[in-house]
Amino acid sequence: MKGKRIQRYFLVLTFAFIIPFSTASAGAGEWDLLGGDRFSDESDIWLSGGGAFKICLSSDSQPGYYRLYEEDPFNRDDVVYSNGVKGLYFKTAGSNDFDSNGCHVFKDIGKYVDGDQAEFYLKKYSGGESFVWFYD
Ligand SMILES: [Ca+2]
Ligand SMILES: [Ca+2]
Repeated sequence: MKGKRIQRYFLVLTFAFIIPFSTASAGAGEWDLLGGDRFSDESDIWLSGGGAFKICLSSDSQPGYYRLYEEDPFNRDDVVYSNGVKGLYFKTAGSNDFDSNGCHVFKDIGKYVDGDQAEFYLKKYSGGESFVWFYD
């Protein structure tokens, strides 16, 4: 009898902690990791419904020029501009395109949403392989 009551107490405690965390992760202002991809030319496509979109390159990713594109099946893919600039330089002298964690945030990507969602992929213009994480 006593053991059961304690078990129930812990169950209530567990739910009290789990529920706020799970709802918070879907809230505005939080980054949700969509996934990651190792790629040599173009990454996999990840979806976004608008707002801001973040990419992070692993530290062993290739230095050089990158562009985020929005995939369209029936016309040319759109280059995604960030602060009026198309393209980002990673680990390149004089460039602050990526923060110290290798991340770059694209703000107000709503104009790239066609249909319900935008289909983003990262393109790399240097040799070798890179690893990118996508956050929505
Ligand atoms: Ca488009
Ligand atoms: Ca599209």
